[in-house]
Amino acid sequence: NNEEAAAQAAAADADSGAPTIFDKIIAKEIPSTIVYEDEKVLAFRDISPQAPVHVLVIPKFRDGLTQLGKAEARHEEILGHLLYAAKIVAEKEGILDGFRVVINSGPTACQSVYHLHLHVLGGRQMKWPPG
Ligand code: IU
Repeated sequence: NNEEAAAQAAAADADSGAPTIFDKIIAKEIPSTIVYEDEKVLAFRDISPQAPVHVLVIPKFRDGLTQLGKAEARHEEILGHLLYAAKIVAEKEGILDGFRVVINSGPTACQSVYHLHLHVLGGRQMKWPPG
């Protein structure tokens, strides 16, 4: 389907180190609705929300972290920071009673943007297993 085709196409650029659209969002060259921001991370609303709350949390400095599957020991601190930022987002969005955090890593998982990002989803009953 289209989603899988887009993911496969994006994967071709995955290791090129090329900037992604998220760099433009961080630089505020492309507008986004920011939910939370600090010196290390930015959280903004997904343009194609899959739940009433759908926020992406991304590191401001990619540092080779195109996908979780490329994480190295030096990324431990930012990975922890991103996860805690996801909790802050859930709190701000009023979904602390139930929310889901998703990371798609690689084409088989339908990753489409090769700048690590956490999806924070909630505001409805979630289902299991995910698709
Ligand atoms: P994925 O895990 O790589 O598939 O997630 C990428 C997400 O980025 C996806 O949910 C898109 O809707 C979202 N997104 C966005 O919010 N703004 C953009 O300009 C682009 C993608 I391109």
